[in-house]
This record gives sequence, structure tokens and C-alpha cells, in this order.
Amino acid sequence: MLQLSTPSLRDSILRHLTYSFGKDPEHAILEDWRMALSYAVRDRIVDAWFKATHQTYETGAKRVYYLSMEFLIGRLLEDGIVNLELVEEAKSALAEFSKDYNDVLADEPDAALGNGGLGRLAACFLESLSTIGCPAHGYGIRYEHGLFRQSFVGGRQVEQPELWLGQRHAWEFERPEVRYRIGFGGHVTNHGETVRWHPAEEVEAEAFDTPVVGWKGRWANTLRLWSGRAIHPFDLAAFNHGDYAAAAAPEALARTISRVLYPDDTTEQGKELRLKQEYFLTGAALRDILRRFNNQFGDLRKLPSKVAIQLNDTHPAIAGPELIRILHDERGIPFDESMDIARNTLSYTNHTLLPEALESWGEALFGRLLPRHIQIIDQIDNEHANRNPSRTQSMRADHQVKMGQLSFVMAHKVNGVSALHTELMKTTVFEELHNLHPDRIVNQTNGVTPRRWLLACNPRLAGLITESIGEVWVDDLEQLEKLEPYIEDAGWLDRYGKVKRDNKVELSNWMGQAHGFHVDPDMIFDVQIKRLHEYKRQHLNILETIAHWLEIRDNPDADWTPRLKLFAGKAAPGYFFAKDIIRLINDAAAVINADPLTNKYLKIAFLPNYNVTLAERLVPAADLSEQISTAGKEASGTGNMKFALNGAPTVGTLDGANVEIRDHVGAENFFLFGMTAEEVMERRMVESHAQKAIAADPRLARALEVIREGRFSPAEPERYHNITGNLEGADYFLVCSDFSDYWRAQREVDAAFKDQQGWARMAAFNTARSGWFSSDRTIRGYMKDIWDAKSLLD
Ligand code: F55
Repeated sequence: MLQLSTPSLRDSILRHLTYSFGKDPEHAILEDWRMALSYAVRDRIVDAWFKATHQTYETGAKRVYYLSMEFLIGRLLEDGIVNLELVEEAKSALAEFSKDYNDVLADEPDAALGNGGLGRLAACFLESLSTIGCPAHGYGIRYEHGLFRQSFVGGRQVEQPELWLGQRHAWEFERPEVRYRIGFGGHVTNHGETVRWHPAEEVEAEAFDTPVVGWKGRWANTLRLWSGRAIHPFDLAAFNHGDYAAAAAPEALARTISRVLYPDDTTEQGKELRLKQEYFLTGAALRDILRRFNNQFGDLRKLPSKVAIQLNDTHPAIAGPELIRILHDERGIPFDESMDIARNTLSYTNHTLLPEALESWGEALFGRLLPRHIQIIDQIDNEHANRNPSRTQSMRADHQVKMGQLSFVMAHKVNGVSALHTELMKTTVFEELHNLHPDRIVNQTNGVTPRRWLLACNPRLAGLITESIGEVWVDDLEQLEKLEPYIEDAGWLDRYGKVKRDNKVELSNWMGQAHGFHVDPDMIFDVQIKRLHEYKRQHLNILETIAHWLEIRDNPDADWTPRLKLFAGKAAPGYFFAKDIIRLINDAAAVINADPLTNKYLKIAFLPNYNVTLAERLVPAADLSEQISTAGKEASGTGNMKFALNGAPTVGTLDGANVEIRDHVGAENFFLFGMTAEEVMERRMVESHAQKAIAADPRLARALEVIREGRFSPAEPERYHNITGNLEGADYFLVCSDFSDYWRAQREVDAAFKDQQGWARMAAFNTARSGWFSSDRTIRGYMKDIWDAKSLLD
């Protein structure tokens, strides 16, 4: 490595502006400044990156590989600046050239290479792995189009393609020399013991590397994303015959594979291209992992002691059969031994128990695309059944390939993402497998990185904390408990309250400028931001809002606690019910915000195009965190943790990690309501449960009635009959049954918020007691209980 003295950030920016981008300060546009700053920061990241790579190699340490179809990383420049502690230097360097730091940061495209929680978790994990100094790679797909851009037209969601690569960014290094051939289709031949797959079609996976730097630049790992390339990019024969479209066809075909992220977060569509993407990612990652392992160690029987591969949900589950195919078919290791090596190397995280989200592929499609893998899966299934004679289920029932079952059998550890979710795994989807392998399921409750979700996004609060207890909390978040004594100090608590109030003013100003939406920062900022889904129950929230509005209208002079209901979130393009909920919220907002009788007490905003960047604005300014899923349905949630950490108490059900958040922050600092997961299962058996709940609560009945009669859609009164009909009928997610208790909890919120000091105490206890929800703690749990991996910084 070159040992040069580090130039100042200012000089480095100017050097890159001049020599990397060919601009002088007079002619540089904002993007040039952003790129020059990014390169200046990147240079320093690269130093840490090389150091980490060399240390990993020299120590022969075990490496962790995180395979995920999604990495919802968002913008990266601020992450780098914050982790290298360059904030002040960057601000003053830009100021010298009359550039505003925040304008420059805001110019970066937001890389939305994921749908929601699962993808964001992968991004937080990468940052924690680097902060901890655990040698690791993330493997994913370099989608040209991330998650669609959302706008509203007449209150309805409209999707536009997202082209994050349309602008320059500084973070990836193309590795044209790192390419692997990935095959599809074809046939299988048998020569005695030797089985060979002969794919009919092949594409090339090309690597793009992004360094991920940890806190204080002590370590940096790699996110390696694969891009599809044609092996023979151009069909010259076709071109010479004058068929220009056919000439370009191989290139187009190969590129489609990494063209677009599937926008569904809960419904499995079973599409051929999706299965191709899954094998493309997994096949390329495994070749890369084995190449690195071979160069360093050689003996494949030692694989599990040097390599841990984590499957982020079942999406890369083909890793099991693919690893066996390589070990057995290509390297001649006996099948049962190959299976054991693979299992000891692999582990699997489950993120959902919703039946419609569990991946299964039709055997015809699967066998056509991956003819050798389907044979191996049958052999795994047989081998597993032979070793466990009491097994009654199969991963190959109903002409399907069941990826959850396959993943479980091929993993030495299977983990849930919260305590409740992990227990439910044992009694529902994986009951039989759990009974056969009682030590396999373990819990690792999710976490979030405090660097992005407190230090970077909430500088006011981070500043107050550091001033109070020092900066130890940044990579040891449980140190936040040292704030507890300060909470008893009225002066300190005032400052804590003022931080929140300043954050709310900042958000109000932004909403005014960006969306022409003006709100009083003294209202309760009540926030529900997440993907749209019936189980997350945004419709419960809007029903309560409508009922509250009607109540205020009945008595407009009473002493109401002013409230802003903030929503944001995307619906899967084909999920029409969820899209109707968005439209209902927007329609209700238009009517209610315009009501002069009520609008100083109640306002509604649905901000478009929710993404990581918007979350970073909203989380620090929230007073109240809405976590209101039907108990048993939200595996964990991670937004819930971000809000608690930033001082927004939760109104929520006993679902996912809410249970553990309440245990940590204290029941008195959490607004609990609703049925438990057990009660939910019982209530579903009760005949006409929704009708009974409606009959018992006149507020609910009236809210449903005004929607049904078209108060928010006068031009089309029946517009929301699908929603009201669903709620009055099957109401699978028990919106009606939980309504009354939700109403009660919300009125407790109103009363509590009137006592501003009492509220600040509650908020501060949420911050002080949320340290356990750091993804550093989660990653250390994986390292110890699942990967048997060590930090090279300890
Ligand atoms: C994406 C694609 C498919 Cl095919 C299926 C699911 C998804 C997805 O995005 N799932 C997801 O985000 N699950 C969430 O994972 C979080 C992290 O563990 C949990 O906190 C959250 O409860 C869960 O819904």
C-alpha cells in the first residue's frame, strides 16, 4: 500500500474535481462537487478496505458470506463521512467553495435495491459486520432498476421506473476480470457414477464491488453485486444478414436477468425470471466463495471451518443443492458427505410465516430451468427421510418444490428474527422439522445500525447524548442506559424535549417546501411508515382517524390534543387492496384537512415515495410510532426499533419485536393494545367476529358507514365498498376486533401528550433503554451462535 501522508479533505476534493472530473470550481455543477467529495471520502475508505482484506488473508480467519436478493442501502456518502468522522471537515471544505453540505448530500441517488425490512436489515448487517471487524462479504444483484418510484395521481399510487444508475455515483468498482458463467436449462447425463449437467443457455455474472466502511474506519468489508452480461454480446452472423435486432438479442437477454428488482414483498409470484435471478446470484456467489477458499485452503472438507454462508430468507435456497452439485458432481465427493459439508456451511434466516409469502416453485418450471438441481433436491429429501424415518412431510409435495423445507434441511442453524416469531416457527410452519431437529432453530432478534439511525440521521439528539455520556454509545449502544440519571434532571429533560421540537420544526419546513403541506410543529407527530399490507393494518389507523374526526366535529370546542397523522409506504403494483387503502387515506386526507371545524386538531399527510432517505427525515421528528400489525404476523419489524431509539414511544400490539421493545423500555413507556397472537387464533374461530365488534362499538360502525356512503369519494360513493365489505365480512386481520382497544390506547396518548414533561420523560426512557436493538448486538449473536466467526478487531 502507498504510504502517503493524507491530504486535507479540501485538497482532495479539489484534486478530484480537477483531475478526475475535469472541472474547475467556477464551472462545476452540484453533481461534480458531490462526486469530488465522494471520491475524496472513498480514497480513505479504500485504505481501510485494503488493510482489512490483507489482515483477513494473513490470519486465515473464517469468513462470513451474506447472500441476499436485496440490499436496501440508500445513500452512501453520509455513511462514509460519518463513519470516518469527517462531518465538520466536509462542511467547512464545501463552505469554502460556497457549497452547502446538505445540498451536496441530497444530490446522491438513493439506491433502493430492496423492498423493505428484509433488504434494509441486510444493509444494517453489512455496516455492523464492518464496525465489529468480522471478515464478511455481502452478495447480491446489481439491479439496474431498484424499487419503483411512487407518486400519487388523484390520490392513487402510480409507479414509475427507478433508474438509480441514471446519475453518477462513486461507490462501485467494476471488476471485469471477475466473471462466472451461469447456466440454465439443458439436460443431465449419467456415466456410471458421474452425473453431469449440460445447460442449454449461459449468461455471465460480472462483479461490482462496493466497500462498506465501519465506525471510525477501522475495518471495511465488501458488498459484491452481480450484473448480467452476454457471453457472446453481439451476434455478428445475424448482423451480417441484416437482422439488427437479432444481432443484439444475446446481450439483451443476459441483461434482463439483473434488470429489475421484483417489487413484491409478501406474495410469491412464481415467475421464471425470479427463479433465474435467484440461481444467478447464488451460482455466482458460490463460485466466487469456492475460488477464494481454494486459493487459500484447498481441502473442501474444511469448508465449514473457514466459510459461513447465511441465506437471507429462502431466496438463495438453491445454494444447498448447488453446493452439493459442485462438491459431488464436479469434485467427486460422495453425496452424503457433500450434503453434510453443505449443511455445516449454510444457515438460513426466516423472515415471515405468512403462507402466501413462502416460496414454492412448480416442479415443471423448476425442472426445466434447473434439471440437475431438482434431482439433487429429491435425493436430499430421500436422504433426509432415510435418516429420519418418522418424517411425514416432504419438500416435494403437490408437484411443488418447497424452499422453506429445503432451506431448513440444508442449514445447520435456522433463525427467526424476534423471540415471538422464533417460537411461532416452532409451532407452525416448521413444527415437524423442529421436532426432528430440536437444536436447529435459534433466535436472533433484529437490530438497526446506530451510526445511520441515530448518529447520522439525528445530529441534535446524537450531540446531546455525546455531550452527556461521551461517544462510547456509538459502537456500544447499551451505554445509552447511562442517560437514565439525566432524565431526572429537569434542565436536561428540557433540552431533550427541545431536540425533538427542533427536529419537528425542520420536518415541518421541509414538508411545506417540498409538498406544500403546512403543519403546526406542536401537534403530535403520529407516524406509520412501512410497506402497505393488510397485516400491517394501515386501514386500522385511518379508521381510527376518521372516527376521531367525527368525534371532534360533534364537539369542536373541547380540549382536543392536536395530531398529525403521517403515512408513507409503497404497495406492490399488483396488490389492489393495498392500493385502495392508499387511495382511501389520500381521499380522507383531502376532506379532513379541508374541514375548518377540525383542522387545527387533526391533519393527515401521506408522503409519496417512501425510501431510506425519507425515513431518515421522519424518524427523528416522530412523537409516536405506529406498530399495529395483527399479532403473529409481523416477524420482527425494524422501524419500531428506529423510532424507540429516536425517542418516539410506540402504540402497538404484542407482535414481533414490539414485545421485546416493551420489555426493554418498560410497559409504562409503551401504549399497548390489541389481542395477543394466541387470542388472534381463537378469535378467528368465532363466527361473525367482525359484525360483533362493529355492533359493540358505535364509533367503529359510524366510521365504516361514512366511508361506505362515500363521504370521501362523493363522485363515486361505492369506491371503497371493497374495503368496507372486507372489514364487515371475513376481516382476516381482525381490524374490527382490535378497533376499540386501539381507540382506547390512542386516547391515552392524547392525555399523556398534554403533559409535555411527562411525555419527554417517556420519550427519553425509550432512547435510554433501546441500546439492545443495535444490529451490532444482533451480529455478535450470529457470530457466536450460528457462524462461529471471530472479530479481527477485538
Ligand atoms: C421480499 C421478497 C419476497 Cl419474495 C418476500 C419477502 C420480501 C420482504 O421484503 N420481506 C420482508 O421485508 N420481511 C420483513 O423482514 C424484516 C427483517 O427481518 C422483518 O423485520 C419484518 O417483520 C418482515 O416483514
